Amino acid sequence: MAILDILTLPDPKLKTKAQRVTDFDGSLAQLTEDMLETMYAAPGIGLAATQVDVHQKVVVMDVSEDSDTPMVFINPEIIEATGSQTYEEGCLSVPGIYAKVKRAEQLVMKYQDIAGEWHELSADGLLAVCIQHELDHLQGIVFLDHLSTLKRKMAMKKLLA
Ligand code: QAP
Ligand code: CO
Repeated sequence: MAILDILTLPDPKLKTKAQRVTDFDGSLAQLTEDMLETMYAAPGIGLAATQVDVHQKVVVMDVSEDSDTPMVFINPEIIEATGSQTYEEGCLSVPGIYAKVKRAEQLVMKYQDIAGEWHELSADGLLAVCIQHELDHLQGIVFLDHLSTLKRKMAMKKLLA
């Protein structure tokens, strides 16, 4: 187990698009364990591999109240999204900055587990927000990219102050 370094804005590496995972081996299991340890230590509720400078489609999260429900999603894809909700988001890569973001309310996601088996998951509420936030990272998108230019500039100014 190891705690990994988390990239923070304005690091341009956060804009990297992740590649599909093709090897379901021990190093993938090791990466997900290290990402979970890093997320819990922060503490945070979600972490994408992009944030630890690994550009593969891997995300971990735990939105449970007692932080006892780790989830690992490999090659995740949202296949259905409906409704809308607004949630005040933060990000381990944008420390100290919080802003409201509008996203889908319900979604269905397909993903592989660390053995390569495919699954489908229906989500709503905070879990749906977290999934959309983390899948954005895999495309090089951070939550500030969803804000107006003015709000994004104000957030960047505060971050760099
Ligand atoms: C993404 O965010 C998320 O600024 C995960 O100083 C956020 O774990 C999903 C954190 C909201 C759904 C709703 C942020 C920790 C953690 C900070 C996080 C900070 C310390 C953020
Ligand atoms: Co984030």
